[in-house]
Amino acid sequence: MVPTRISERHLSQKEATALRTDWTREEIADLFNLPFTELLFRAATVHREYHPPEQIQLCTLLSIKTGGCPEDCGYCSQSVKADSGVEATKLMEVQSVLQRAAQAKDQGSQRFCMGAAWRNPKDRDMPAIVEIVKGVRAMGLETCMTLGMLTPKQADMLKEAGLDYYNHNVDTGPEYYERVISTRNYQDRLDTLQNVRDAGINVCSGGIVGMGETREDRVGFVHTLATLERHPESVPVNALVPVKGTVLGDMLADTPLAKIDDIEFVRTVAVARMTMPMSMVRLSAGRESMSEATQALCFMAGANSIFTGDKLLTAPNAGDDSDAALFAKLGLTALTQEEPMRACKAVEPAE
Ligand code: SAM
Ligand code: DTB
Ligand code: SF4
Repeated sequence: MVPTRISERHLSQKEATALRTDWTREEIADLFNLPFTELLFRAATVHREYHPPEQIQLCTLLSIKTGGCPEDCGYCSQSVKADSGVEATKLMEVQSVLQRAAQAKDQGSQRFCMGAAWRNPKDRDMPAIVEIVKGVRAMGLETCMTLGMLTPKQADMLKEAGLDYYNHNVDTGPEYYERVISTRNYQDRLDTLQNVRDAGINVCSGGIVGMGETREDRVGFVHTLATLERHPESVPVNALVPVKGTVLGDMLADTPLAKIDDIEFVRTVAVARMTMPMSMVRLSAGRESMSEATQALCFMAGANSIFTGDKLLTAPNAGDDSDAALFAKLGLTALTQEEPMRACKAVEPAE
């Protein structure tokens, strides 16, 4: 049964209560500590209350400006500090981006996510970005951009252009953040998220599991997102794609035991689902090296969105053929309706 679209009605008191933003770290740690089957069962139960469990949102990702980024994120192939062999490009021409969006729509994508390897967009970049948003939106695709830090004015310009979502990941828990990135701090990330929220753009924010962080850091990561004033409408959970020439890729090559355990990854997805019941939880980077069984467990745990196609921004992705086979095997279908939490209205008064 497909639940009524949340955007078409007001939240009931029960739903509003379920959307807690006062989670404590202890409570989140307790969820992580549940016996695995119990955690999975509870997460799947929450998932069914808000989302059609057999429907998965398909998103297409395009790097509209690749490489040469001045930030030093230890995981990223696009940082100037990485020796990853990724070549720096200029911002793509508007028409070329629109062509790629049209292809994505033909291939069944519902959402088109565009990434730029910038610390922040320059004001001179904004007119082209605005054109791109308008053009992609006119095709009937949901638009998402990830361009680095935004000022309130830039966020307003993107809203004005019709941008649906802005992706800006907190990446990990606050304590581990400085071990991964030194060119900005956690508060910088939160400030941009606030600017996006204030502009009225839906927030997409998640992070990466498997960067050598501890369980406590993963607790802190989910805690940050689940205690924002309003949950991100969309929460990407990436598994680190280890890229040779990046700090973390090389670390993982030296100490393979540090690779994230599949069950721990699924636990993180399940806890994100339980604490942010109405958000879209996206099983993002890292699917290419994940078994079908692990992906199936992630869907069971409440992941309901993926990136399709054989490339992410620079890294390989699972690819359409293997995804079609997986969907057929698992009886999954592409989500066709509007994202459930796209335009939540105010809470209904209690009866
Ligand atoms: N420059 C912008 C920024 O950092 O916000 C946008 C692009 S950035 C590549 C988007 C996100 O991709 C990062 O925040 C990170 O979570 C994820 N990401 C980047 N490289 C990754 C990798 N090797 N494995 C997993 N996720 C990665
Ligand atoms: C997100 O959380 N994952 C996507 C999207 N947001 C922009 C990016 C994944 C990037 C994986 C590494 C790469 O392709 O370079
Ligand atoms: Fe730049 Fe974004 Fe990569 Fe960090 S994650 S180096 S900000 S492109």
